[in-house]
Order: sequence, then structure tokens, then C-alpha cells
Amino acid sequence: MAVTKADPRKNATALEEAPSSTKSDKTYEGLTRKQLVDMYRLMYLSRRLDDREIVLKRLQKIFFQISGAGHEALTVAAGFALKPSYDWFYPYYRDRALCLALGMTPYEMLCEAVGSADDPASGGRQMPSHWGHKKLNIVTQSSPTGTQLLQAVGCAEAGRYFTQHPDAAQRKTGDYRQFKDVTFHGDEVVYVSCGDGTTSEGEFWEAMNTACNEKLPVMFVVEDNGYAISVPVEVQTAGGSVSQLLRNFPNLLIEECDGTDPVASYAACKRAVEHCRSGNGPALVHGHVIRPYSHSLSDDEKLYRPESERQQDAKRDPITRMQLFLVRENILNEDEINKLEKSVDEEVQVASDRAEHATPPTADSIYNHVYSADLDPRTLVSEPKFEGPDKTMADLINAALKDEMKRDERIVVFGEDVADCSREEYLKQKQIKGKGGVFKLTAGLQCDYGSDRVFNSPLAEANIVGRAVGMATRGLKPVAEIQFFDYIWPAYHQIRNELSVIRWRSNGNFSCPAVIRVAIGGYLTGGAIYHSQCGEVLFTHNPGLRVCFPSNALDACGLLHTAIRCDDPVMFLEHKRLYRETYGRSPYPGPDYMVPFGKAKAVKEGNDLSVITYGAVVPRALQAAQRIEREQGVSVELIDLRTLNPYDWEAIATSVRKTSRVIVAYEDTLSWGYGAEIAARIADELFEDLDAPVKRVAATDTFVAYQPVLEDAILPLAEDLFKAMESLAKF
Ligand SMILES: Cc1ncc(C[n+]2csc(CCOP(=O)(O)OP(=O)(O)O)c2C)c(N)n1
Ligand SMILES: [Mg+2]
Repeated sequence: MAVTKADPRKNATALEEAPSSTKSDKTYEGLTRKQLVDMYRLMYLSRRLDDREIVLKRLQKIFFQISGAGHEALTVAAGFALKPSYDWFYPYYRDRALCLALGMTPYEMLCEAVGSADDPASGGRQMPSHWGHKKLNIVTQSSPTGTQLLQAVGCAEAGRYFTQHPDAAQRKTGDYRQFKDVTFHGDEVVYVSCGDGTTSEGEFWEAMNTACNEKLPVMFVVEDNGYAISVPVEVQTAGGSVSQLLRNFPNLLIEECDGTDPVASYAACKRAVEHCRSGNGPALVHGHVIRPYSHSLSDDEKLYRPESERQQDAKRDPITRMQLFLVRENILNEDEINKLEKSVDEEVQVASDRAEHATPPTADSIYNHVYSADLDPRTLVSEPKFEGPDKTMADLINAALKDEMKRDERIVVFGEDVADCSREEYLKQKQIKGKGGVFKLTAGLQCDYGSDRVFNSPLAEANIVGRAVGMATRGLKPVAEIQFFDYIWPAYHQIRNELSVIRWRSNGNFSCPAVIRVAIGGYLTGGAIYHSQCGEVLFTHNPGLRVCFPSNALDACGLLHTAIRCDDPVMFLEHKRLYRETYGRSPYPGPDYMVPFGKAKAVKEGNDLSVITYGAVVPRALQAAQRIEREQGVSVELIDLRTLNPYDWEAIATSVRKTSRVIVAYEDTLSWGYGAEIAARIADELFEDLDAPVKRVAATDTFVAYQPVLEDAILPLAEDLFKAMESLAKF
């Protein structure tokens, strides 16, 4: 059996057996004859692993198969052009040969296929070929095509940032930095690949746009096999060639090559890597490859591709082409090729036998790595040290951002309009005051901390969150802003499928504890549909994501300090109506004031009924509670949850046990809103403590309208809360 060495690109076994002709000095685009043998070995190994998986799938020993067949020459070439465990990698599912070239072993790959606990990518949580390997800087990959592209951009930005701020990389105790080691070299390249179909995703263009604009060292590899499942490339791409379309992107080196030819692919990749590594900007390698094994084992391409077309492809099979090339160049003869292949076949067999007996994960491990096991944000707490006059929520969020940026050099703040002024010369010449956010929440941050820490993004929400995910994975602390909750949806894909799940799907090998600040909510008088939405439940619905929704200035400040120090990703929902409200102002509580997550606050104590709420409903419920106490002597206990995940079940249960009557109030639509879950749990677990049905007060099941008469009819008002309290007290 062949032994896989630390660097598989220099595999001794094949070389020892190679003929004297490999000792010739002739090189091919810089590749020695020995390297070409190694390349062939990896390509053949990759193909045989696919073949082995197909057998295992037919035997029902694995549950899914998708192959890298036809892509081996291009991806091995990329592996040879880049530095393993030095550069960073965001590969897609066809990149088996790349991962082998970087040092993944056949056993590790087959552990993915059987779903073993030893699978280094996910411990049996993801499908095979969803690559991930912490030691090799292969970042956990998911199934959605294209999400990796923006993350690769963020990863490259983080590398550049740490090079310019080396002190920021230091380990610090007491917050997420204790658990997030940072490595950087100053000239590392970030590899990211995708198929031709995936270039149709907006995220591809958003990633290209930012990589080119910022001159980032990202090597984009488009593995163009002419199809996305059954859809041919001319349907995907105007004119049929993505590299043609990209010709005018500045700073972008474009290399188009025959991706079934390893030497041509290596030449293209080498030039691309050189361009990126020397700081000239990103590169695109557009490689034309084939897809001999249908899309996956669940697809039969004979249904949409005629035999003639398939035979044309078969003539370009990179494995056969490479064999012929080695023989033609007198690098290996047929016997030697047979010997090499036999040794690979044996290696695959041994790895496969071992993987078939690899330990599966235990069923009770399912809750591991949903959240950080190292730092529980429920334990982050410290007392306020008040100073100065009362401040608004907007003031104290701004202060908290400044506090944290001072304390932690890993923080970068970005989003739409968050900078004081992108054209910083205007600031320097004192021609203008600066903007700092449409709500002015980030005002002064750029002036205080510089344009590389506080900057505007393009008007593209997926771009903001996708980059934040990449940055946070690499060790930065992005505190990104989504200007209006109503426009978060292009970013929801990154939030739901990436931000919240990276820790779990990588079995704890990767994490991305970014903070996403979002201006949310209605009661604006004229906000209408697209400036008034709530919908926090769509975020609490995602395991792995922490969600805050403060109702007053002091909590917003304390919770934001905690959110930024937290080791989990946090959605920080800021109610626009509360930003400058008189209600809930507070003196500045000091730079270290932290409100722990999952700790509700009793805004008002009472004995007759409980109201469980949060956000902008808190002041409305308080108004109603004071009125009913004054007018009818009903004593209401008002609980402000403050954080929605985790939430304080103990506080809810204690209050309901005391009063036996409860209203759950929230600004979102009544049906399916966040409070629906709370109400269900109360009914389930506290049934015997109740003297009345669990009531909900919430918005109507409509959108929020512009005309104030309509808005008042739609959103829950103090009057609605008063009426609900009155009827519940009488029940
Ligand atoms: C966002 C998203 N949409 C749809 C799918 C289902 N899907 C999986 S692979 C694929 C085709 C991808 O084609 P291409 O990018 O050309 O890569 P190839 O498989 O041809 O290498 C589709 C539609 C998906 N995984 N993700
Ligand atoms: Mg394709």
C-alpha cells in the first residue's frame, strides 16, 4: 500500500518506482517530471475514491455521492500552485483532488462518506464532499451553491487587516478572543471555487465586485463543466462565457484554460496565484472541464444529454489524457502506470475497509456545538458605574460601539452609510461633519478609529453578512449593520445557512461570532410596509444564533457590550422608535457594563397578572399597566425579556406561578410571531398554575400600513394592552 506523506504532492512511493526518465531536467510550465507523476497519482486517487464511493452507495453503506470526476486536473493543479495550511481554501463539492493535494487522506474522505465521528469536516453531520479541515485551512463548506464566495472575500479582508494590525491577533482572555487563535502571513491567498451554474448567483457578482474594488488576494476558480445539473451554460450565462463578461472588472487577472489539461491548468493557476500573492488584486481561473459521472448519483444525464455529446466529453477525460501525456513524454511507461494505479487501488481499498468500521457519532452528541461550549453569554455580567446625564438609546449604542472598539482592535464596523464619510479627505480638511449611519448610531466611529475599521459597504445585504461570516471565521469581530430590518432578506441566506450553522456543521472546528446590528420595528407614523417590519422569530428560529431585542438605553448598552464579547453570532435588534424616545433614557453605565443574555427584567412587579414582552411593546404595556392599576386596582407584573435567544424561562415561570394570569405581547403578527412559542410553552408546562387562558396581544396578520389610522389598527397599542388586561383580570 502506498503511504500518504505529510505533503501528498511529493509522494515518494511513485517516485521511487519511477523510471530514470523522471530524472531528466525538463520541466513543464515549471513542473518537474516527478511532480507530474505525483499529480497523476493524486488525480487517479481522486477518481478511484469517487468510484469506491459509488460502490459503497450501491451497497447502501453510504447515503449520498457526488463526484469530482472530470475536474481532477484543474483542482490538483490549483493544489500544486497554492500552499497548504498557509493559504485559505473555500472549495466546493467537486474539489476532491484539490483536498487530496492539500493533504486530506483517503480515510478522512471516506469517513465523510460513511458519516463517521472521525470525519474531520463535520463528524457525520454533513453530506460527503462538503469539505472542511481545520489544520489544512479548508473552511467548512455547505450545500447552498455560492455562499462561499463572499466568505472568501471576508477571509481575505481579515488576512489583510491582521497584517496591518498585528497586535489585534493577540490572544486575550475574558471574551471570545480567548478561544479564537489567529494566524496570518501577510501574503496568503484565499482560494474559492464554484461551478459555471453558480456564477449566476448574485453573490458571485457581489464577491467579484468587492474583491476587485478592494484589490483582495482572492483566487476565484470557476470549474466550467458546461452544466448545472441539466441546465446548460448558455442558459446560465449571457453569451455562454463568464470570463468574457468579467473582462472589464478592474484589478482582475483572468486566466482561461483547458481544465482537463494539468499542465495548462497549472500554468493558469500559477499565474493567478502570483498575481494575488503580490498584491495586485484577485484572479479568475476559468477552467473548462467535463462531468463524466452525471451531476450526482441521483441524476441520470442520459435524460438530457445525447450520446454524441457525452462521447465528445469522454475524449477529454483528464485521467486518460494525463496517462497518454506521461507515456508520450516518456515519464512513465505503461507498466509503471499500471503499478502506480495498482498501489492507489490498494490504498483506496485499505482506507475503505477501515472507514466502513469507523466509529459513528453518538446520538446524544446532537446538541454539541450548537453554541460555544467555551463561553456562555449568560455568564457575562458586570455592574454599571453611572456617569453624566441621561442619554438616549442611540447615544448609548454609539457609546458601547466606541467602548468596544477601544478595548478590542479586532472589531470592524461596516454596512450601508455607517462611515462618517467614505471620501476621508473631506473629513481631514474639515469640510464636512460626517454622517455615521442613517440613524447616526455609528457617528464618529470612523473619525475615532480610522477608515480601515469603519467603512461603508456596497448596497448589498448578502455582501455585508457574507463578508462578516468570512471575517469572523478568520478571527475578526465584525459588527456589521443592516440599515433596515425590512431589507435583510438578501442576507437571510447567509444568516440561516451559514452564520448560525457553521459551528454545528463543522463539529466545532469553525465558528463565526459576528454581530449583526439591525434597525427594526414600527410605530413610526408613516413607516409603512418597508420601514416597519418585525419578524424576530425568523432569527430565533435558527439554532446557533443569539438574538437581543432591548427596550431601553441602559439594556441596549449593556447587551451590546455582551454581544460583542460573545463567542456566538448575535443578531442585535434595535427598535428604531426607541432610539430617541424619552422613555428608558439612562446615564452612561461605563465601558464594562454587561447585561447577561437570558436574564429578563421585571420592569414592574405585580400580583394579579403577568405581561411577558420586549422591545417597543414594553413602554406601551407599562402605560397600560399603570392605568389599570390606577383605575381598577389591578396589579400587573411586567417582564421585559431583553434577549429572545436565550430567553429567561425561569423569570416567566416564576411570574406566572405568582399571578396565574398571563398575556404574551409582541409587535410581530399574532400568528406565528415570537410570542406564540412562549404562549405554547406556558400552556404546556404551567397549565396547573393558570386560572385563565394564555392571552396574546400582537399585530394583526397583515403588513404595517402608511396611513396612521391604519398603522394604529395594525400594531398593538397601549389601549389594546389595557383591554386585554381588563378582560383577563375579570376572567
Ligand atoms: C443555492 C442553491 N440552489 C440550488 C441548489 C441545488 N443544486 C446543487 S448543485 C446544483 C448545480 C450546480 O451547478 P454548477 O455550479 O455548474 O456546478 P457543477 O455541479 O456543475 O459542478 C444545483 C442547482 C443548491 N445546492 N444551492
Ligand atoms: Mg457546472
